[in-house]
Amino acid sequence: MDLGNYETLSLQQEGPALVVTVNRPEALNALSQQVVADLGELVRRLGEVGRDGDWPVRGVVLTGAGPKSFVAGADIVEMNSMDAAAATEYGQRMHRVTQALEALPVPVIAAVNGFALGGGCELALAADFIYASANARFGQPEVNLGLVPGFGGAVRLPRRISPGLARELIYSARPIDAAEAHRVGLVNRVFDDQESLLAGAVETVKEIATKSPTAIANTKAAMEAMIGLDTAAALAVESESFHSAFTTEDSVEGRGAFVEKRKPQFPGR
Ligand code: CO8
Repeated sequence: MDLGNYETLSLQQEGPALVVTVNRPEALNALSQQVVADLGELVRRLGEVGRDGDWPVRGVVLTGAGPKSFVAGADIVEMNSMDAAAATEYGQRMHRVTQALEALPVPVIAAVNGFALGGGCELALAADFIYASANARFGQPEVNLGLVPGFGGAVRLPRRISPGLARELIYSARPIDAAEAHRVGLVNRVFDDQESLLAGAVETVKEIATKSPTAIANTKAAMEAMIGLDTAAALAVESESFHSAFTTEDSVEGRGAFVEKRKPQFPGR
């Protein structure tokens, strides 16, 4: 599968994991318009994963170059020369990227080393879950600039942590460290350093890669589709998702392997 070449992203395949590094360390990996365009194109191509039972990637690990920062936000220097219409369009382009990340058929893990501020925290929130190194700092400091979250933070942060805490962090711009982010459920796991963080994220993708790819794609799509629905409507989505999982070759193989007491070999269809 041709994943393309990018000015601001480096790609590295580690077995079933695709490690995607936002590579602008001189600007603490801020999300310039070029980064947003590059992410958009990469995610568009990754949307093809799984087609015809071909799963060259089983999970994406999203990280930032250098030891200091995951992503320090939208690019404030670029934003400073925009008018409101251009800045709003910039925000909407990133909305489309974050939604496309959520729609990918494979899990996305944000591996947060150092700063995940503003747009950086918002990018991490579009991942399925977040791992962090001990030096990670999360925050939504937009009010320091007279701005508000513009890449989805006001929508997704209150879904990951308590709505009250999300409001406190957005209104006060208070950054939280990795330990607090872990305690409040924003981060699943904290690692000592960047190396063990990346190794841990890749290891999780390897674990996921032993499971049925269609089942994971199916449940990811259903869990996204359920957001905001009432219980009855959400259960209807689950039921439809279960029905479609039941008809896959993976499910025939998975159930059969259990009964025959052997390891399943999922065909990915
Ligand atoms: N944008 C552009 N450049 C940045 C950014 C950024 N977000 N963050 C850091 N940089 C640059 C600095 O300007 C500096 O460049 P130079 O060396 O050329 O001066 C370089 O990165 C290193 O930064 P510092 O010297 O500031 O490093 P420090 O260790 O002293 O400080 C901080 C690190 C605390 C992270 C500091 O850089 C900082 O406060 N950065 C800004 C963080 C921030 O406010 N982020 C939120 C931005 S707003 C946002 O993301 C809203 C998203 C929605 C937008 C929707 C569009 C409409």
